[in-house]
Amino acid sequence: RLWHQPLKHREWNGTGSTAHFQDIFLGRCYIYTQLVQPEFRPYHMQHTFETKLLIFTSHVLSLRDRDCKKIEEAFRNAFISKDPCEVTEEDYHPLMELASQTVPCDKTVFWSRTKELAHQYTWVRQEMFTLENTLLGYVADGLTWCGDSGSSEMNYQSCPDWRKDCKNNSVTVFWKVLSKMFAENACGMVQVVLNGSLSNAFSKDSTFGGVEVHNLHPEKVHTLQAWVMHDIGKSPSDSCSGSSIMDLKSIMSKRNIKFTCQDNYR
Ligand code: N1C
Repeated sequence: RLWHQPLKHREWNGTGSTAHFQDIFLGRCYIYTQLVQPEFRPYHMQHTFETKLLIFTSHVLSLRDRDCKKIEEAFRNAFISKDPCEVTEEDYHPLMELASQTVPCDKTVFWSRTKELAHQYTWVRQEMFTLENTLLGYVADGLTWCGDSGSSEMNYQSCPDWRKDCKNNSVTVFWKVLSKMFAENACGMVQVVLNGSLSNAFSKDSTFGGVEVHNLHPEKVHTLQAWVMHDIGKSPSDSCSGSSIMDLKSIMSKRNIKFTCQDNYR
């Protein structure tokens, strides 16, 4: 190709990879692994945007030893030079092995369509973990990435759209694999924050309903505690007694996991 011609990537219907993806990924990884530890955290940094989310992860073991460059490389290798609609779960396995983390029993918080609220909750309850409070969830949160079968660069012009192009793309497959692992590793009592301002607080099509619920291990997880929260000032559309929560309850009873539900706790 002529030097002045931009590399032609395949065109998709979704937004392209996040600009400066690699820098953001590495920067977040270093923040997570280096600044989380209290002794490495200068006081003035305690409440900045990035570190705020992280302070409570400080008791997670051996994060300082993690090699961010290796993690970034394993992440890239999962999808680079591949058709972004042909990325498989196996492609992310080397990354999962390299960066796996365990959350202490009773501290896992799932969420579905309540991301902000769930994160506010784990911020206040500093010992609790959503997936975004683990290393891989943290580094990838809010980012878009895809490669191209004809090139070793990321495609910054466009990436597959979930609806219009393909359901299994480099981003959705990543969250699926990571969410699955997060659920498999959970133990004790686990919690989920659900959105009571939607007509179905529980949806089988969500990552929570389609992936996490089915990957909890009944030998390890004794109870699922659901919190159904609705927006202040709006009348609730769904609650613990609604049919979607009944569905969740019956899935849990078939899976031998105790289920409890609380509407609008404080
Ligand atoms: O489909 P959802 O919610 O039920 O997924 C949320 C559920 C949580 O319990 C998390 O553990 O699944 C996990 N998870 C993430 O942590 C996450 N962070 C960012 C799943 N998806 C995540 N994302 C992106 O948000 C991702 O692109 C995915 O498609 C959405 C899902 O959000 P949702 O529909 O509110």
